[in-house]
Amino acid sequence: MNLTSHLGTPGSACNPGLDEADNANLFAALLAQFPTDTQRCAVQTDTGLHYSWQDLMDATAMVANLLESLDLPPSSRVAVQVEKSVEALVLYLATLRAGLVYLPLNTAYQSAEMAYFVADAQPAVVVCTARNFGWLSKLAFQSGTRYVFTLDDDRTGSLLERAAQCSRQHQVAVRKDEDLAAIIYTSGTTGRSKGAMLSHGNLRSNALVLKDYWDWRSDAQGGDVLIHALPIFHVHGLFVAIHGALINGSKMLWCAKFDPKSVLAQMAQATVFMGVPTMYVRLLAEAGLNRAAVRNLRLFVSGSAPMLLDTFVQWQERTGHAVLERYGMSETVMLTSNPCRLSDGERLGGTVGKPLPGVQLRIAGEGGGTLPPGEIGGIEVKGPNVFRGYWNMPDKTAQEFTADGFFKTGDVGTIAANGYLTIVGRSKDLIISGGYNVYPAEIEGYINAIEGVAESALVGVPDADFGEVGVAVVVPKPGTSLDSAALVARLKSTLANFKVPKRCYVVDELPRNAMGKVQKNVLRDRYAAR
Ligand code: MLC
Ligand code: AMP
Repeated sequence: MNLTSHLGTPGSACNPGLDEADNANLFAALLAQFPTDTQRCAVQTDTGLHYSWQDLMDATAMVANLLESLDLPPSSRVAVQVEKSVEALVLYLATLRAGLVYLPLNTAYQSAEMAYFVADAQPAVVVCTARNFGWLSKLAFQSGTRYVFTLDDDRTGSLLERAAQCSRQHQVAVRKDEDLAAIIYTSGTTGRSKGAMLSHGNLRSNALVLKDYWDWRSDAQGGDVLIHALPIFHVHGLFVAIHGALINGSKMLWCAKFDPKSVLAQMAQATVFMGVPTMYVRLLAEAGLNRAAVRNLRLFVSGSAPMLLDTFVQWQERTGHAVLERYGMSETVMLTSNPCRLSDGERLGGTVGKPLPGVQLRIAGEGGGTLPPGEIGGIEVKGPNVFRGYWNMPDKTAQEFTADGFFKTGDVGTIAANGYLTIVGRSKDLIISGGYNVYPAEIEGYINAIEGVAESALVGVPDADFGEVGVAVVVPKPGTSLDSAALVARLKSTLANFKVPKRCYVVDELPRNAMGKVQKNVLRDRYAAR
């Protein structure tokens, strides 16, 4: 059974030609590139399901009609915490189509984390798994949410049941460039997550730039096929990968989870793969990864975390491909990229390439002012892709922009004479573990709230699999003894799994400098080798 057989019987399709030419709605731009033969496969799942372009058009129309029937105020948020499935993809597209604001949430978030997001974003609609409906609907209704639907990865739930009653005729909602399309929560240095507001114009402009820069191939050129193995609640999987395929009318091979063996098996049918460095490390551990296995691939993209030069070199030796590393963030979508076409230059490992067309990027010195090539400073950016600010945080937003409108990324880098950017560190206290961001201030807040804890520090140490992992260093209150394993177990019961420190050390005191500030660099060095 596929999605449309669940939703109803075939009927007349929505007509892409009906959309107003000047509609800036991102969905209209995606729809305009769907192939003319709408019966072809658009998404093929690793469980053997096939969804045609017509299925995507019909299903998004039905879910959009359901959302519109709720008669929600403009810019209402649709908060979604569901497992990856094609129906979850449909829900994202339908939210755009209906002109509402999509708010994806990591499936690893637990109740305390979800309570914060729901209270902060005040979504009108929450969509969750049936398993979480009890506690999540309770806290959503308490925060003023009007509707809570369920959606599970076996194509069941109240969302699809209700959408099945809706028409497949739907006119794409007209939106302007600056209208909000999505809010992506990104953790804050103070421990409070911030919702990055992205507009239709931000997302569409970035998708169009990448379509050209990464040389997406149309059918006449052999037609690209993307392996989609990333989660769909962050920029990489939700925007870069999905928009990339859809705005080129390209088929996706849809993996519910990243499994190196299954990805390797899909490679025979694919031309493009996108992943975080951990995925490349895990694929390299597969004996079957060789030139023959990747013979049809034309492009491997990596990002969300730094790829070690060693991984880049090993990949090239095993497959003959230079991975294209690019750099971006939730607030800006993609900023820089190594070249795809040889005519644009060489792919250089250890760098994140050059600013994408339309992106202005500079390296700022401590006291402001742009630094010359070769010098290290803060990365600042401007362009049509840069977000519209943090949800409900005008002061924080103002702090993160310079007087001349550049966004301060919090990343530290240097531009070489050839124009390539290398990221050398971060001025923000952030750990990136397997492509997920972990903000020490947030985790320290949870640790410090545990009885018997006087203070703590979370630092990132190198890890062969995740690139970097969090290690907690905890000081007990006088006269108290703490058990490392019990602390980790306690955090596991509260926090998303990727935020839980991989190790915990109980110590008498934290190293401090003359100003009394904890010396995290000393802790990093001390615990890196253990
Ligand atoms: C899982 N775990 C992690 C982790 N992922 N711990 C730290 N960091 C991570 N990234 C935990 C699990 O809960 C488990 O803990 C243990 O580590 C081993 O898990 P696993 O089974 O090996 O993990 P797996 O489920 O296979 O996930 C690994 C992964 C996943 C690499 C597939 O982390 C992933 O999908 N990462 C991609 C993140 C991403 O899309 N980032 C894009 C952000 S957008 P336990 O205790 O239960 O055993 C962005 C902008 C941009 O940054 O530029 O793109
Ligand atoms: P997020 O807030 O989850 O979108 O994460 C964005 C952050 O990921 C950026 O600010 C960078 O610190 C980091 N990042 C993304 N791509 C790369 C890359 N290719 N190399 C190094 N860091 C990266």
